[in-house]
Amino acid sequence: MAHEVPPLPYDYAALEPHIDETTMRLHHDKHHQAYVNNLNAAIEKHPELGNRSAEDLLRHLDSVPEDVRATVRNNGGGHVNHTMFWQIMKPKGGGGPTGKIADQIKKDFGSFEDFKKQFNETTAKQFGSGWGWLILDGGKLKIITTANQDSPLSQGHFPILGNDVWEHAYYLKYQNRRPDYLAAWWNTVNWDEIDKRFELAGK
Ligand code: MN3
Repeated sequence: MAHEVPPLPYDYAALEPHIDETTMRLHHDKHHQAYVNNLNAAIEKHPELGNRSAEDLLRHLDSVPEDVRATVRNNGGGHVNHTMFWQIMKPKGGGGPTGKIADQIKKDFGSFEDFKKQFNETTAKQFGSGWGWLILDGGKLKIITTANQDSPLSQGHFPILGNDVWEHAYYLKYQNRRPDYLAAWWNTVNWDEIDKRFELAGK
């Protein structure tokens, strides 16, 4: 069974004005689709990989044949990262965190505002393309970045939330102003979904 791009769980324009419709169309229909196509092409060369989830491949990159390992890392990462990304946003999102994640953010960062500031500063500094992530490490929340489409799964961490800072995620609306995009993005986040992912991260 070939990997597929999941349909966007809301309308392309639903995250306006924070993320514009054209960006969403290109990002979901073209960029995400390209990662999936490339991942499927790599798996065609090694059909034994076809019954493994993309997450499993990323968790065990060493078990992926060397001739397609970089392709799986980049495009499997692109597929899994974007699948998460669409889910952790929603129309009329934002506000403050809810559920158990709210308590943990307070415990580990002092306040939601402090957390947001630290996340935005760390992620703004990611050089070139990549992602900013919130992970759970040794029972504590931690902010990290990865380059390109590298997934925290490959480092043994489950991503609780992540923001895409490839230019394709923001350039049409924000041009070179990555910090403005990072600040606006919080108005789209789906805290119910993020709280569910926080529970999964603890398992
Ligand atoms: Mn992207």
